Amino acid sequence: MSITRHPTTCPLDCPGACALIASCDPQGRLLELRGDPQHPFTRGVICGKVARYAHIQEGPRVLQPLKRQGPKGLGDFAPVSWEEALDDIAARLQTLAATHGPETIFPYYYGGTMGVLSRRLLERLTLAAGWSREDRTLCFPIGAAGWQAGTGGLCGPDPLEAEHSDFLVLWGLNAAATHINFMDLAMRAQKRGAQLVVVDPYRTETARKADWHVNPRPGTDGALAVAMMAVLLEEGLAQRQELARYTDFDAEVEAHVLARGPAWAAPITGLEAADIRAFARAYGKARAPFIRLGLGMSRQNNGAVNVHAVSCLPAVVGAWAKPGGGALFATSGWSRLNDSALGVPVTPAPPARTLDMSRLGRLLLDGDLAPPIHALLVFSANPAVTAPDSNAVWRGLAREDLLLVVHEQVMTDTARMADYVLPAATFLEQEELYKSYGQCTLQHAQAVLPPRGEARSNAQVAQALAARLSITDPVLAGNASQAIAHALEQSQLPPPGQWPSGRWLDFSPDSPTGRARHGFWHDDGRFHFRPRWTHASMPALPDHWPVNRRDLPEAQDYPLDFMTPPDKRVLNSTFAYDTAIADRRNAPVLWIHPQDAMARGVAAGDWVVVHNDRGHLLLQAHLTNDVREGLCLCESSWAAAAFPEGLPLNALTHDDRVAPDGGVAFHDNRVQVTRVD
Ligand SMILES: Nc1nc2c(c(=O)[nH]1)N[C@H]1C(S)=C(S)[C@@H](COP(=O)(O)OP(=O)(O)OC[C@H]3O[C@@H](n4cnc5c(=O)[nH]c(N)nc54)[C@H](O)[C@@H]3O)O[C@H]1N2
Ligand SMILES: Nc1nc2c(c(=O)[nH]1)N[C@H]1C(S)=C(S)[C@@H](COP(=O)(O)OP(=O)(O)OC[C@H]3O[C@@H](n4cnc5c(=O)[nH]c(N)nc54)[C@H](O)[C@@H]3O)O[C@H]1N2
Ligand code: SF4
Ligand SMILES: [Mo]
Repeated sequence: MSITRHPTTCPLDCPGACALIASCDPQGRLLELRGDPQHPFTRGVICGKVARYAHIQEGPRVLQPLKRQGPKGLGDFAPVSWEEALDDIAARLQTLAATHGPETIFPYYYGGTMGVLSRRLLERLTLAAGWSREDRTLCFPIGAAGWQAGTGGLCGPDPLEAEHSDFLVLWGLNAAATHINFMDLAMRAQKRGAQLVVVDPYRTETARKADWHVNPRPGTDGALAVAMMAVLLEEGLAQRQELARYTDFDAEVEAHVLARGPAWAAPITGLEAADIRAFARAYGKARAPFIRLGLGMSRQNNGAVNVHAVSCLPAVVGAWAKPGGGALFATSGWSRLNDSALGVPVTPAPPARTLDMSRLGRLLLDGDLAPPIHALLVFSANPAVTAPDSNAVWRGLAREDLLLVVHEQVMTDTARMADYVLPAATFLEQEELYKSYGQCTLQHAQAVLPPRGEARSNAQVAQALAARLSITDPVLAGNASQAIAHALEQSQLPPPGQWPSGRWLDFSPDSPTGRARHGFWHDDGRFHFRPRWTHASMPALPDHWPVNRRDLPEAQDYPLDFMTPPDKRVLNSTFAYDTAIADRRNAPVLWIHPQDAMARGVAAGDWVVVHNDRGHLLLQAHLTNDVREGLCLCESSWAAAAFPEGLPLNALTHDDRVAPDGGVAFHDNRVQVTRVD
């Protein structure tokens, strides 16, 4: 009996977008996934989570449509046919649209799959039906705004460039947990003699592997970066010719920066002035310094300003001029797939409002919203766990007058609250196209396995709903291969059969282009030290912008900073419901510094209440020097059942709309911690 091997692509929301090889047994079951050694960025390396994907593929899944029987949230469902479920859902949507207008229907879809069709065909249906559109702010916009303010595009060197750096800085990126391919690359560079520096408020697994861990207080990277610039300018480590030729740097910027040296930044960042100076010197003297910025540092109320300030450093030292040097936030700008066109229907309905997905709880509870949300259609997302302000989200999802439809692979906390749960196909069960925001290939994957049970893809559900709502659109009516052909044709890209490798198209820039030697991506071709923020109150020059939770008067009752960074074993809440993985994880714990614990009479293992104006959670205290004094954290994202009170970690995060374009400050919270007896 032979095992078969099939190429595919990891669909998860991760910068890797790894090329995979799936091994299946003769009965058509997934045995194992491995990294494809041929792919230029994957190079055979994948994370432990996806290596164990058989737990999801072959494990307990939603395999047929389910209709709620008892009260909301109890998980009491009865199986129904797809026909019955879709007919009823479509009829109720039509009634709601006729009564309140189509904007009363809100499709909410996000990180479960990065598949182009899985996202864009939902967008196409939404536009054609005139439903409320989704402002997709949950993850990316804060960092993207900060990076683009300086560089002008979501562009930068091919990540492989960093392997040739002699001074590699991972800034607000826990690559060992969240980007294993880049971690592998960093370890290779380190083996060849490069210094590996990690800038992160706590000692992550990545920080443990670094030569140097710089641990500023969260939300103070702007101060750190500006003080480093001051040192570089003072000590003759700035590349003046480079600044003149490639940037808008001038005497005003210089005077502003020089007034903010290490002595100014030390009390803001909690770092020693001498350490800031030493870091700046080492960075300035390196042959080819490279900064890989993560999203973690952007998840602060002042995150965009901080990302911009950090992006100024390579411009000051001329790192972009040196092979192996520069900086990278995302590679998305190199993609030549025009997938946004796939989201536009042949005949759109009149324009509809756009709702900020990051404020779901608030929106669901808003009595003044006109019209209120009467139907929420959730695809590829688990907002009960991953959206901020869980108390509001849960109250909103529990509304008796809300039609909640959840298309899911597993019974998540969001699905348990649904009126209908529809079984979703996995990536192994459908043909798709995948872009990447952390490497430069476009990949095409065929279905590897038939769908389990009655599972259907997002595209198939969009198609079935469109048909019932009398929306005639040739792309929605076609199959996945036809939609892919259409998207490639509209982008003037060849069909997959003509791709040189057969499975991916490589859009990597050559080294000089990636390093902006033909200019940065603003119209004037320059790097901008003066961001043109669309938000009036943002600082005009790189700076520390004191708008974090700790800066608010109402936060003074909550003396500790609190972050919720990702746990290595899950991907957001994907894998959090896999009991095999959950059993291997310890219960969620509160990382707290021994001094902060002692001040509260808390010993290791004690139960504590972590609370603020959003909510409270019971957690066991983990006393550790891996967090600095004044900072505590809990790694995410756990299913609600992992917490004694049955509410997830986001009970403690707020949904402030972060400047300039929205986004969630998941790591910018204040809490108090109290021992419970
Ligand atoms: N295992 C695993 N992998 C994942 C994910 C996951 O949940 N689990 N999620 C995926 C997704 S959707 C994304 S967007 C990426 C996110 O992955 P990353 O880009 O790594 O972002 P985060 O993990 O949010 O945060 C990275 C680090 O930033 C630190 N940080 C927080 N605030 C600050 C700050 O103000 N300054 C600095 N310098 N650092 C700060 C945190 O402590 C954390 O260690 O990872 C993807 N990969
Ligand atoms: N506290 C805290 N909260 C966070 C973060 C944090 O760092 N801290 N990180 C945030 C970030 S960066 C992100 S990107 C968001 C992500 O938040 P979400 O978008 O909610 O992502 P997941 O939690 O991974 O949930 C995705 C769900 O989609 C399902 N799914 C997978 N594939 C498909 C498919 O093809 N079709 C359908 N219909 N379903 C599918 C999976 O089973 C899974 O339950 O979370 C955010 N939430
Ligand atoms: S590293 Fe990221 S892209 Fe690669 S297999 Fe793991 S989750 Fe998927
Ligand atoms: Mo994300």
